[in-house]
Amino acid sequence: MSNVTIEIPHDFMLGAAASAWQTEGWSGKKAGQDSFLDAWYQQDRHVWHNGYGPAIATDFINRYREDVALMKACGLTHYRTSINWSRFLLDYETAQMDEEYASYYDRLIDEMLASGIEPMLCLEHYELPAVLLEKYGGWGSKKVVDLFVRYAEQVFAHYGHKVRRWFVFNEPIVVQTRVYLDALRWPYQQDTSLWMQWNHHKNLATARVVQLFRAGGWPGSIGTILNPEVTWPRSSAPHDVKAAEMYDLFYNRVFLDPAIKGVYPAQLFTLLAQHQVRWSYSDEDLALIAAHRVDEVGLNLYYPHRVKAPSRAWHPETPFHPAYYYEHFELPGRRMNPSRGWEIQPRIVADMAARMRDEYDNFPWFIAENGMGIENEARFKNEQGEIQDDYRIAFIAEHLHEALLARQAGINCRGYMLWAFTDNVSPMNAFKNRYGLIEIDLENQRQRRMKKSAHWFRQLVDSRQLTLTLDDEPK
Ligand code: BGP
Repeated sequence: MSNVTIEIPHDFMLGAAASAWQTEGWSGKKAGQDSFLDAWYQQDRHVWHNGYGPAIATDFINRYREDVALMKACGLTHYRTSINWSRFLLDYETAQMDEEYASYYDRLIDEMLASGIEPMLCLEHYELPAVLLEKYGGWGSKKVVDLFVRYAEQVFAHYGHKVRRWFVFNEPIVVQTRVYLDALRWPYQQDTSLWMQWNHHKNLATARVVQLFRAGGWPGSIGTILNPEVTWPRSSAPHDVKAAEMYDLFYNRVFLDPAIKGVYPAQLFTLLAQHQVRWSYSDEDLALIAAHRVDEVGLNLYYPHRVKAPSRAWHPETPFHPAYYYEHFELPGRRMNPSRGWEIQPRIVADMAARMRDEYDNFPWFIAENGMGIENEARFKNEQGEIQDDYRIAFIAEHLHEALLARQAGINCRGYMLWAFTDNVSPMNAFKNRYGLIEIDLENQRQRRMKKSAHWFRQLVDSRQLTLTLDDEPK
């Protein structure tokens, strides 16, 4: 074991993230303001762990002052959340704003600014209005792209003078992958063409919102938050390497390339056509994507994804799915977070950093989410009732260390944001896996309590130094 200390540059962000729907709760929500998540929870509550979901969440909408004080106590310099599209408007067609909800955001932003915490706002973290899914098929329709741009216009007009860091989407690939590719989530459909159509319309929406932001001359920057999975082949054999490249193409480059380079990878068009995946796009769409690239990307990095070449033949009657090209691979002995079922391997940060330098021209990026969800954390309470989450401290330290090393090596990594500030609700897993620096005690009116990691994070920010113990090879 050896101790290492590394300096944290002054312009390197140290913050945490959450989203509107995972924290705010339905208090004050009006009829007709359901999001896709709300509708799913109403339809199929039994798939949500212990029945918890977005209905109360952490009740942030009523307790944000207390929570901003806790952000300050943890030393956060930045906090990212989303604006809930489904609640920000009363009418999605005319973009009539809900004054009551909008004024809550004004108060929240003012409170954060007064506390020295920079707000980072995302326009969509799965909060597609349910009625737009019903009426138009959600992001499958270009009409929804237009309505989203109208919503963005209202948001910028309202907060553009006081928020400097904007993001269009959080993980734009996730909803359609779970709903239309894998049919694991309501409304459970399997339609690869529709999946690609959602991907394309979200890429188009990103470009159009970037265009709108720049045309409005708003100060600050506009980015997007993606979740590229660092994908490792089982072996260096060409068939395994190809499996990893294919996974990367269909799930990572499909968003990374349009956002940063302004183009889809040529191979994606070829393969989608070859497999009869039908999606509509125009030359005008592609020109918009090329002309309006984001200023920065936030990358959500949690685990490595390992794949191998498929070992079975594709059934001729099964419609195309990217899994045609790969199978998942589990490395025996890998280090795991058993609560979440995700492998832990901090080297993903170094790999992604090198990739951003080499394949994306050292484009500005930051870790927008990284964290560790643990079940039944109450078992780690000390006598004073404080959760001793040393595993989380170690997890953060190891990943942050990789990010700082990348930064020292000249890679344009601008910060580290933890998922999450407090424990909060996840899709389906609800409050099962706890991610927060702050505990939300469901047994006691959602009382907030700092965990050991919250004090550690504070000291990290105050000292601008990370000290960690690294495992050496056994002698
Ligand atoms: C990311 C999402 C977050 C959050 C996080 C934790 O993919 O952006 O919203 O939920 O994952 O994962 P999970 O909630 O599935 O445990």
